[in-house]
Amino acid sequence: MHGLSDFVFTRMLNEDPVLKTIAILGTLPSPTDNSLVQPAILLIEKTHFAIQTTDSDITQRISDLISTGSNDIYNWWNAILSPGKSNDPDLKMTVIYPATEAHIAKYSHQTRKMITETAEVYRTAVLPWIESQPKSRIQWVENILSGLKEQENVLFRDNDPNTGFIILPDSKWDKRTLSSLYLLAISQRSDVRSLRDLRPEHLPMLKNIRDKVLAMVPEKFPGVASDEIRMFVHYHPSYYHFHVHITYVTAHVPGSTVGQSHLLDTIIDNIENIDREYYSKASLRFALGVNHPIYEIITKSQIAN
Ligand code: M7G
Repeated sequence: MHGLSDFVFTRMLNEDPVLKTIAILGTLPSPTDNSLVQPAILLIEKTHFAIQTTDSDITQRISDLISTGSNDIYNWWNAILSPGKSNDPDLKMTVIYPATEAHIAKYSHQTRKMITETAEVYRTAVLPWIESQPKSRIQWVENILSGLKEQENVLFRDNDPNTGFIILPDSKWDKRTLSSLYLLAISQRSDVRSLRDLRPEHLPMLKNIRDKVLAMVPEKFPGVASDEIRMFVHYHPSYYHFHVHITYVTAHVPGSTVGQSHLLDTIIDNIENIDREYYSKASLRFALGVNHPIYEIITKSQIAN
């Protein structure tokens, strides 16, 4: 992977003052052919403060204090953080290279609208689009399942071809702050693209994920109890290979919107107790960026009918 010295800024895609993140579009030369310059997305996030100890005390790194005011017993300053230890970084960065148009759309600021996907629209218009997506979009998932990448991070592995899955930290997590714990359970089977494909035959897999996560997480992360774990599935996901998001109960989930997250327990209950075909029949309502291809697919189908 490149350093960032060759990164050439193109434009800002998005920023979030609450999450302290920015997304920048730029270019980087290919590592094998310097004359080939391709789009790159740089995501930068200011990290959470490390747990303070006498050994790692942030006040020792604060310099260049500038007073911005005071009132009675209240005093405000701006300041600079001087370099700290490398195990206490100030920034977490992601580089996506080469970035596709789909990545650029995903990380760009865009208007979101509520939209309903009926079962009929899913079957006739959305599913063909999902099936047309290049396999390369989930190459990173294949790399994890085949043992090629991120193996040092794997926390749990169940190799059963029908009910098995792998648990590892989600790339969003800083891998240290328990209150923002964010893990992923990725299913071994690759025939479940999303929530829409779930049927009673998948209940053993869903329950296996639920039960093993509830047992494993408190064991690996003392301080997180089983009733402080939230498990949910995104619809639509960005990646159509079944996976479950696992977070600390109050962790902020960047990028996800109300309607996009479906609790694993509710999914199990819907299939088991409400209707075996629940997810092939349901109308699902969610917010979607207006630049997302599915937004256009659904709105066009609604006009056609
Ligand atoms: P999603 O519901 O398909 O899409 O979740 P979302 O990004 O819209 O939520 C995919 C999850 O996989 C997200 O939480 C990503 O942060 C995470 N993720 C994405 N990639 C490319 C990687 C990766 O390469 N490694 C790991 N560990 N997690 C990833």
